[in-house]
Amino acid sequence: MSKVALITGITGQDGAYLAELLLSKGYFVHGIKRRASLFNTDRIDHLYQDPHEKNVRLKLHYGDLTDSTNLIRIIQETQPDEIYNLAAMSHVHVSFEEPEYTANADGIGTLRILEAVRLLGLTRKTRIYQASTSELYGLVQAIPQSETTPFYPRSPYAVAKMYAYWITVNYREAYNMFATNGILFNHESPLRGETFVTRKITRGVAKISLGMQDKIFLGNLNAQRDWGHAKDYVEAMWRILQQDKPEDFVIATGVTTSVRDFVRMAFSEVGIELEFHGENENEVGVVLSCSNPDFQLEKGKEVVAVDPRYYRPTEVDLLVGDPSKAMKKLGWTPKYDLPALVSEMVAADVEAFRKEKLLKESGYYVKNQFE
Ligand code: NDP
Ligand code: GDR
Repeated sequence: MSKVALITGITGQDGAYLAELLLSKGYFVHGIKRRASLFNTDRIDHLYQDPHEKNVRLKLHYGDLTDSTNLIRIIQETQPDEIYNLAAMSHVHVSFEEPEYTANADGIGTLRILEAVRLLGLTRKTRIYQASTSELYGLVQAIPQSETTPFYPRSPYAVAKMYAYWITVNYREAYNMFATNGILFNHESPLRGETFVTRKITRGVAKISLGMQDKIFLGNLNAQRDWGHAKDYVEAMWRILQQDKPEDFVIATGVTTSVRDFVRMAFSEVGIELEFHGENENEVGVVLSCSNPDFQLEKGKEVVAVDPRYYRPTEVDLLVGDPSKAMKKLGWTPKYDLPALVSEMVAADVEAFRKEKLLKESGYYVKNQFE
């Protein structure tokens, strides 16, 4: 009998990679997707299986983390061996605009899952993975950050995730459930949401390199993050649920890089070397040299500028994780380093915008004004 997994947030970056991984391991995968007025399954369309066929192993259910009865029904119907709770309003900056919704979906949503499993009498059967985050560390208390570093959340998102973290620990201790937290540091990929900083940069670099955009406007260039590849991180999620005992794990690379250096690396992928001048909101990134044979940018051209609109009311300055527990107990090591990640992301965006440009030039494409 194949194992049954239920993934909330299957339409997101991690959900897509995790679904692919679990299907490759022979799982039957159920996913929860939200009803939207447009199709929102782009990231998993390549995994689609026609429900009329035999031996279908991927099934999507409409649902929402703010709807308890819906979650109870789906968990009752699917009787999962493993639940991966990845659904969340996951954008830190947006959480300052939507704090109550974020608390409801990211905080109480986790409680709804745990409580559904308990109410349905599945505490012995169903293992639960909670998508916890390095944002819990917030204001720097110590580096590198490990499973024992104290939390100091700095956004409505992080505070909601802190509730989710502790309610997961509490249900594990109170009801002896296999409920675990993966404290994952930032992880990216070509599937990363377009408004997170890495993807915003790689998309901007691709468009500038194709003559489709002049400049990228960013917020705090000094922030430092421990960036890994989502593909490596979903492997860790799975390993966390295969342990004999439920425990919490930090998943990170142990290397930290500033947003400014990420920008430099991404431009370098398309043959543009940058230098930065000025400070804070007056800082700019200008072309030092351009060696791409397909296009020319003159030395001194400004391609990066700071827009304080992207500053956060409270910032997380420095994240760098200590993954030694995961390496030792899970036998997990990341396969990608940052240069390989940046290279893959830039190449994917260049390819996508090259196609878009061709379509536009042939009169087929209407620009999305709100991107
Ligand atoms: P994404 O933003 O790409 O995906 C989030 C998913 O959650 C989407 O499928 C989204 O649906 C769904 N979702 C949002 N709100 C609800 C809701 N109310 N009910 C049901 N589904 C909902 O995030 P990632 O894949 O990057 O991250 C996965 C999880 O891991 C998140 O919980 C995130 O907070 C956490 N995390 C992420 C890290 C990272 O660096 N990526 C690091 C640490 C933790 P839709 O497609 O319809 O919007
Ligand atoms: P983060 O990711 O907040 O770490 O949360 P994000 O990519 O949004 O920001 C990283 C850092 O870059 C700075 N920054 C900008 N950020 C955005 N989005 N846009 C900009 O223009 C910009 N300029 C500078 C930010 O201030 C920040 O310091 C991500 C999410 O995936 C969370 O769900 C997850 O929990 C954490 O990673 C770990």
